[in-house]
Amino acid sequence: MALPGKQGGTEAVHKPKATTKRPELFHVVLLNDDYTTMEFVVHVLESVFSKGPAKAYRIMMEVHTRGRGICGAYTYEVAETKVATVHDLARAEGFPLQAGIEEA
Ligand code: TYC
Repeated sequence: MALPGKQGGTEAVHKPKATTKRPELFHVVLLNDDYTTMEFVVHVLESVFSKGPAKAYRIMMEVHTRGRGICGAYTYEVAETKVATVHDLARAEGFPLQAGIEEA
């Protein structure tokens, strides 16, 4: 059945406002210290943050020389879990390595 005004005319079509929100992202930040070994930090960057060896080494050296470095951007819940994993792995090895979260 033909509907008046629905035959491919040029009237504006109602477009519902998009309601999908991009998730807010948070950086996980690694901090330098004098005791955690470089090798362990590279291992953490590879295993917890899925970095390849070259990128893991570059981020570790950034933290070592500048005091801090960004490991990645994640939703808050994922970022929190990664920070807890870093702390658990480090404490298990007796290292004082610290990670934190900041708004991306
Ligand atoms: N500064 C440490 C050392 O000389 C290495 C290190 C790098 C520690 C990065 C922590 O997040 C860190 N052994």
